Amino acid sequence: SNGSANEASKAQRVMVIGGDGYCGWATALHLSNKGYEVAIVDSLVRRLFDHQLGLDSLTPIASIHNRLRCWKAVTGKTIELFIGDICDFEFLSETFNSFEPDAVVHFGEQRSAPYSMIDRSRAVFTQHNNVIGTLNVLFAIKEFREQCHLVKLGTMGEYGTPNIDIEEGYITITHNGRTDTLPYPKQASSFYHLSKVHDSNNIAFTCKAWGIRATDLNQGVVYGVRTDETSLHEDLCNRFDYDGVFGTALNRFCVQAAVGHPLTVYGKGGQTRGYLDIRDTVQCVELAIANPAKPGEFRVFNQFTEQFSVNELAALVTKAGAKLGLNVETITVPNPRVEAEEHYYNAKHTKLIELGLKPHLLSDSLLDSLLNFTVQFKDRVDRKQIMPSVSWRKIGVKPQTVPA
Ligand code: NAD
Ligand code: USQ
Repeated sequence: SNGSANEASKAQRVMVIGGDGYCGWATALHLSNKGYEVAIVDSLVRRLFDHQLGLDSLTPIASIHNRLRCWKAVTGKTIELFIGDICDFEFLSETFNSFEPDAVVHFGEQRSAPYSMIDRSRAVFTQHNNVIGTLNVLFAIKEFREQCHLVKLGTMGEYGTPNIDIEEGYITITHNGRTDTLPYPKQASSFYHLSKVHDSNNIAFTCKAWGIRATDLNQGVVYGVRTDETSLHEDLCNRFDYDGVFGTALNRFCVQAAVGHPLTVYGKGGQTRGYLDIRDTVQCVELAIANPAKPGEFRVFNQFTEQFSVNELAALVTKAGAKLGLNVETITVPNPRVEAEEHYYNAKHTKLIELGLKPHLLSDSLLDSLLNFTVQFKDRVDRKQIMPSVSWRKIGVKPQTVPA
């Protein structure tokens, strides 16, 4: 299989690192459904974090083995599986040489900002796992698959909340009469978000130095759960995090509304971020793969479809809840994070639209169905996991077994 004559007619081979996770699982199935040859690489460390912290997905999720067996039974399609840690370069080399990817989609990181702020060891783990994992992927591409396109999940949080418009990766600046296009300034505000900045720097450098082709997808906060593929069978169901460590804003608010817990707005609630439906995550990744970066090019796309403040999200969920007969209240929680609570925010997001993204915007009907979905599983909710328990200011070296 090393560069045979039928190379051009072969389906593209895509390695999905982190393919057992929330974004990765939906993406792996979507790409498999679209005719790509897919392999999932995952250490299953995310399932271990849940066990260690006593958390669980709102939705019951099948083991990765049963998920893939089910996918094969339902669609006839095979997804290869490599269980291991990409920080282990020997393991990663084996998977590269065995699967020979044309594209690598890299979701395989510790992705929770609160998790990275629990204690020193979680901060160190997050930066080691994420930065070394990505560095290993870059070396594997250079060594074994020079033409392989890296599609890396970054985050909108790399930019922070500057008082000027946010561009897609680069900004043209005139300074003392001279002009240059430079990387957009990065102001991340957790050890997790900072790990993504470090990744972006390493990727940009290796594109320049080695001619790696890469796309950094600076994704906003993802919401939703069902995609065309994960809806096909209950064993294909995606995870849905609602707890104070891994749960993200809109998904959490839906679960809170479903169980009659007040919506947890941190501080003033003016925190504004980019958001997107998980059905758009899979679409964006497919578009990035189908339109690869050129050798040596470090492309940056801002991957979100709409901006909302936390207060706006709370108002939308309150309104949608009322339609379902839920009495939704909101409380102000002292902000466990250090972040701007009232700020300017205007981020560009046109490059994926130009490639053909057709966004699923947050309509009333979508919010209704997401709320209905969470109501269906409300008996599985552990209310003790809802309030935030990790403080940006109190983090220290003392190991925390359960977030204090
Ligand atoms: P997730 O925790 O659900 O999935 C991540 C997966 O990666 C897990 O299955 C985990 O076991 C695996 N993994 C972690 N470290 C690994 C390693 N060293 N080797 C092999 N596998 C490893 O997270 P998610 O929500 O699906 O996020 C996926 C990616 O998308 C992350 O990089 C995250 O930063 C990015 N992202 C997520 C969101 C969001 O709202 N969920 C928003 C923006 C960006
Ligand atoms: N927030 C609340 N109440 C809550 C939860 C969150 O007010 O109950 C606020 C937070 O303080 C923050 C905002 O909502 O200002 C977003 O928080 P979040 O937990 O939804 O998202 P975040 O920590 O930024 O992280 C998530 C993913 C991460 C991804 C990031 C994209 O976990 O992997 O990188 O979204 S972005 O926000 O664009 O950086």
